[in-house]
Amino acid sequence: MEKLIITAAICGAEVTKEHNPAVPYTIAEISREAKAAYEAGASIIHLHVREDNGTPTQSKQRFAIAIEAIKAVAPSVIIQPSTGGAVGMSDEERQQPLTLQPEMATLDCGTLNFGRGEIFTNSEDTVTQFASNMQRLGIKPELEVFDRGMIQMVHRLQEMSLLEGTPHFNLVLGTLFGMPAGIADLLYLVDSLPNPSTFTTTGIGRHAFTTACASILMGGHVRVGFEDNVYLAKGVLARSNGELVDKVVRLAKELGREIASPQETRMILGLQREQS
Ligand code: KMH
Ligand code: ZN
Repeated sequence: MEKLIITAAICGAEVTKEHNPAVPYTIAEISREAKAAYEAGASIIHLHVREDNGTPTQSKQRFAIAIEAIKAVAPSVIIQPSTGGAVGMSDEERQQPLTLQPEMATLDCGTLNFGRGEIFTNSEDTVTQFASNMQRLGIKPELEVFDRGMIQMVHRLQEMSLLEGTPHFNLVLGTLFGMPAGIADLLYLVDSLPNPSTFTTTGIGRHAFTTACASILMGGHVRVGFEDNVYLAKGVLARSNGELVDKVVRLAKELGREIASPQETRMILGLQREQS
C-alpha cells in the first residue's frame, strides 16, 4: 500500500489552553508544536495562527512569521494554511494566507452547523471563488468535506475546470451535525469520491484514532492534532501534537503502513513546485 501521509493540525481556531494547556498561541509555541509533530512523522502541518492571547487571526503577516518559524525547525515540511479561519470571518479575511502562495491550503466545500448557534458559512460563490484564486496562484487545495453533499460541490468545481490534477480530500468525521464517524460512514464517503482521488481522514474528539485506523486500512491518509482532538487516550491529555502523531505512527506500523516523508508526500499529492 502507498506510504501514509500524516497531517498535523497543530493549532486550530476554536480549541484553547483551557481544553489543553499545550495548545499553541504564540509563534514560539506554534513552532514548538510543529517541530514535535514533524519529528514524530508528520509531513504536512495544517496551520491556523493566533494572536499571543489566543484570538484566531488570518493576518497575512502573522502567517508569514509563523511559516518562517516553522521552516526554521522543520525545513522540508509542507505547510498548509487554513482558509477556513474561524467562524464569522469574512471571505477576504480568510483568504489572506493565499497571497503567500503556500504549496497547499484548505478549501472548505460547504456550510456546516457547528452547534451553539455557530454556522461555518461556505456558499457556492465562496467555494468557487476560493478555488479560482488557488488555481491562479498554483496552490493545491485540500478539499474539506464534512458531509456527503460537499462532494457534490467538488463535482461542480471539476465541471468548472477549477481543479488541477487528482483531487485531494480531507474527510472530516464526527462533528456535531456533520458526517458521523462510523466505519460505514467512512466507506460511504470514500465510495462517493471522484475516481481518481486521494484522501486523508480526520476523526473529531474521541473518534480520532478509530478513524485513523480505518483510514490506514483503507489506503487513505491521516490527520490528527489539537485542532481536532486534545486527548492521547480516554481522559489522558496529549502533552504535545508530537504525541498524537507518534500514536498514529505506532498504529500504522502495526497495520503495515510505512510513513511518507515530506518529499514522498509531494510525489503522492502531485505538489510539483520547486522549494525555495
Ligand atoms: N475553524 C473552522 C471554522 C479549515 O481549516 O479549513 C474551519 C476550519 C477548516 O478549521
Ligand atoms: Zn483548520
